[in-house]
Amino acid sequence: MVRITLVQGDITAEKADAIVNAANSSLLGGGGVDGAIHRRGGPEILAACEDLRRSHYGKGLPTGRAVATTAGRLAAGHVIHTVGPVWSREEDRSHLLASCYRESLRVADELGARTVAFPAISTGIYGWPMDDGARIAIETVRAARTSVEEVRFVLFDAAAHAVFETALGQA
Ligand code: AR6
Repeated sequence: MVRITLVQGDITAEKADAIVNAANSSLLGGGGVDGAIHRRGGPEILAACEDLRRSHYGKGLPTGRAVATTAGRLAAGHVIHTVGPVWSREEDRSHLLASCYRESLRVADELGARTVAFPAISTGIYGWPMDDGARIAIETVRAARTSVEEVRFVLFDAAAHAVFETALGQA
């Protein structure tokens, strides 16, 4: 079973084999974690994303999917970009959020990564409630069949960290 750890901080500083980016389907950057990763990682990451757009994802990376690039100047080995769903009150998109975690771990396996750091996907600009996002994240990682040994959730603030702690205890 995967070991799950929680830390509070900035995911761009993580020394994991791979860190996961809460991207959008354009793969060309944005705000939140995405903006921070591109800023700190430098232009090599964007260049790799542009290559992926040209070679495979002309219409964009679909929601729930994941793809890896170089980590540029970051301490991590790779960046895995995944596209979370936008929160909707009308439609249950939980399966897409779960898919982000599952697909990211599948890509991590392909890379041979043993440690993977995740942000709380979709819980910022995409508006997903933190408690539900934490529950889905932890349940999905616990159920995943993967060679990854440690999944580290890197939570930006104390409130998010506390919500994940509760979810980890209850899941
Ligand atoms: N390290 C760790 N967590 C962070 C960091 C950081 N440096 N910065 C923000 N968070 P978000 P989303 C937290 O908005 O909701 C972008 O424009 C944040 O507090 O980054 O999936 C993309 O291009 C929140 O809990 O991602 C997309 O268009 C969590 O990370 C869109 O935002 C996710 O917040 C994706 O929205």
